Formats: sequence, C-alpha cells, structure tokens
Amino acid sequence: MDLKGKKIIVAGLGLSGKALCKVLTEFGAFVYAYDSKSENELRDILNELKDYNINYYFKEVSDELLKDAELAIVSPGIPVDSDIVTESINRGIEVIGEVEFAYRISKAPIYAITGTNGKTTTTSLLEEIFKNAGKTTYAAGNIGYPLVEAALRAGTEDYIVAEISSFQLETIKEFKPKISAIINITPDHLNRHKTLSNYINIKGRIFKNQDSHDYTVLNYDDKNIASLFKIAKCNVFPFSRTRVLEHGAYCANGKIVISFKGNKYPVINTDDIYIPGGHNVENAIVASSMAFLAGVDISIIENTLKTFKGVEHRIEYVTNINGVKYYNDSKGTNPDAAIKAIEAMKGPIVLIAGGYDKGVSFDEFTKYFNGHVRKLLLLGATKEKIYESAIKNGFSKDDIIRVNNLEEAVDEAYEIAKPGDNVLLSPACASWDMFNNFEERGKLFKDKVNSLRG
Ligand code: UMA
Repeated sequence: MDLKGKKIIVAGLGLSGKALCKVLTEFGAFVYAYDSKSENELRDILNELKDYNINYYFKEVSDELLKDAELAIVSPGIPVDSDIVTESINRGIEVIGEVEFAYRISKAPIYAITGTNGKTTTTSLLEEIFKNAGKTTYAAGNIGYPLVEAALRAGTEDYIVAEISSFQLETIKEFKPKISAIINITPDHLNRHKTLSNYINIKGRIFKNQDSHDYTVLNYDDKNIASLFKIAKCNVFPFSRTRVLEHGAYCANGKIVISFKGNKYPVINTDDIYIPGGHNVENAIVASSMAFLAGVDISIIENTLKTFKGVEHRIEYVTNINGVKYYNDSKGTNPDAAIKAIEAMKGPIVLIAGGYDKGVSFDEFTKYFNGHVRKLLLLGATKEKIYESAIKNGFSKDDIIRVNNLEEAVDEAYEIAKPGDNVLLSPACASWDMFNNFEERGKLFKDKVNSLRG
C-alpha cells in the first residue's frame, strides 16, 4: 500500500490511534491526528508520540483537518455517526477502521474471532495452539494489542489471531479472514448499535468477504446466530454443545468431537480442559475447530486444551483470605458474561457489580442470583438500574449494599464474606464510567484484594 506523501487522518488517540500514527509515519504518510478530547487530557499519549511528525487537531472537526485528506482511519470507539466520520464521508474521503487498514497491510493470514463473550479466551487459546504447532503467532485486535501493529510485524509465514468487536466490524470493507468464528451473540452495546438485530448483522460482517474456499465457524445452538447461517457465502462449520452434528464440532458423552468429510475425530474429554466452566467448553470447541480447519494436528489441540491456564481479568483467581476466594472477572462487561462467571463459581457468592450503562436489561442477570448470590455490592452508573431489577426478581434489599467506588466494595466484601464464600467482581457492565478500561478496573481490584492480606 503506497501511502508516501499522502495526507491521512487518524481519528482517536487511544491504543489504536497511537499505533496507527506510528505505522503511518513509518510508511511516509502525512499524519493528521484528531481526537474529541483536549490536548491537556491527552498529554500522556502526546508525550509518547513526541518523536513522530504528526499534526494534531483536538475537539472540533475543522476544515483544515479534512482538506485534501485521502483517507480517514477511525478507532473502534468512534461511532459511525460521529462528526469526524460523517464530515469525512461528505467530503468524499474514504473512511475505514483500524482493522480494515491492518488487513490491507497484512502479509500474514488473519484468523478472526467475534462473539459477545469468550472472544479473548478463544483468541488466546487459538494463539497458544498455533504456537504449539510451531507457528509464530500474534494475538491482536480487541484483545488490547492493535491489529495494525501485529500486521506490521507478522511475515507471510506467520499467523495473526484477531479478536474482533462489533465496533471494529462496522468499519471494515475488504477485511477477509482466512477462517472466522462467531462464538455466541447476546444483547450488548445497544446504546451504539440500537437494536439486537442490527448488532447481529454487524457481527455477521466478519464473514461477508469470505468465499467458497473459506470457513466460518458458527454456533448452531444460538438462536441469535440462526439468521447468519443463511447469509454466509463461505463454508459454514457449525458447532453445538447439545446436538451431534454430521458436519461440524460437537460435545457428546463428555467429549469434544470434530466430524469432517465423513470422519470423526475425538479431540478431548471436556473434564480434561484446564479452564473450568461450560462457557469454556464452548470456547474450546471454537478454537479446536479453527485450528483443525487450519490443519493443526488433533494431538497438539488436545495438549494445549489440557494446559492453557486462561486469561487475565476473566474469572481470574486472585487469592484466598481466611477461607474466602477472590475472583477478578473485570472482563465480565455484559450480563451474559457475568452470568457465566456466576455459573462457574462453586459456593455462595458476594458479587460486586455495576458500571457504565450500555442500555441493556439486567433482568436475565438478576434472575440468576437466586441460589447463587448471597450479597450484592453495587457501584457505578448502573447501580440503581441493577438494584431495581434485583428487587423485581425477588432478591432481598437487605442483601444489597450500594458503595461509592471499587475500593469501598472490596472493603465491604471483606467484612461480610464468610469462609467458603467467593468474592466475585463481575460487573456485567463496561468500566468507562469510572475507569479507562476493564484492565484498569481489574488491576485495582486485585491490588486492593492483595492489600487486605496486610
Ligand atoms: N474518541 C473520539 N471521538 C469519539 C469517541 C472517542 O475522538 O467519538 C477518542 C477518545 O477521546 C480516545 C480515543 O478515541 O482518546 C479512544 O479510542 P477507542 O475508544 O477506540 O479506544 P482504543 O484505546 O483505541 O481501544 C480500542 C478498543 N476500544 C474500544 O473499542 C472502546 C479496545 O477494546 C481495543 O483493545 C483496542 O482498540 C485495540 O486496538 C477494548 C474494549 O473495551 C478492550 N472493547 C469493547 C468491548 O470489548 O466491549 C468493544
């Protein structure tokens, strides 16, 4: 891609924007970076980019920023109806997302995974399987390492495993993964995507450019994915946890089995998968299917599933204090993810929940409390919304405590938890009302929990 001497707009100066600025400067482009925040708010990132020749524009989308630009590359967090996107389009400037740009410059094949939950675990698991198969592999995308950086580094013989969000899929055009997968779909990000059916269609964009030579791995049990089976132009490789499939991957008699071209390949006993919980069986089936279709030996897949220890911030065991186990599930950023974390706990739960309001209902989540959650600690923007929903679903108001911040939540949890309890941070919400990201929230939780030992 020849970008030398071209004026390119980079919209958003977070992780993706920072990586784009660096890569584009290396390609010899004239970089015009825009962010709706003020210069002062972005001081740290500007400092990191001080050695790069970049023109900055803050807050307003100006004529000077747009004039003669050939391409605008947007960060995932920028909605498609924002000023920078609409005004660029009005001027005839091509607008693409960071993922699309990464695809255009990548020499390595991209194995792309989306879904509402399980993306990070499945991405890391597939990365590990490919590494164990001897491939130099980069895990990138929504997982926190910008895809554009991986695309710059990876050579033709290497593999990229990309965790892809709905935000990122909105701004792809030619993006064509080697193999794609949709793990599951439940309501999420409806404040941006408005309706569930719009969210489902955006998820389906992951395979829109794949053709009859390619595979997409789709969840056969998920009613929200049913409509996507019909529109895929590529080969669909279905998976099911409940039904035996003639073609696809499934669970039967406690085993994951792959059925392909008339042959059956037993992969692993589900009890031998190191990471616990039914949702991780789903993640394991998806990673196994993608690896199998990529030509990896079953024995390598099996051995990786036996040893892979999971990812940070996803039902991550922190410590045991006085017989109480503490778990960090800061990545539980929607109700369905938090339900899965509750399901995975053995014993009563002191649950810390609440955060940024994405406009989804909490009723399925609070219905699940019965018999699992002993005490509920609420914080953040959705505090009252979850409170109302919990009361409506029969949870006693005597068992709910509202707190002002995460530190206070941990202190309260420490006071009320009894030996045998699990203190679980699984907010069912994004972190953006109180933190920059879920990692920051999870780290603070772990630091605070570990300080209790003292
Ligand atoms: N900004 C604007 N205008 C806007 C909105 C944002 O200028 O209308 C600016 C902000 O002021 C900020 C910058 O854009 O300076 C932030 O961009 P961003 O929100 O795209 O964040 P990045 O740091 O680039 O991180 C993004 C993903 N974040 C989001 O999609 C919100 C990260 O996913 C991803 O790891 C990273 O790209 C990798 O390149 C995180 C996430 O929360 C994990 N994802 C959501 C989720 O998983 O639920 C989708």
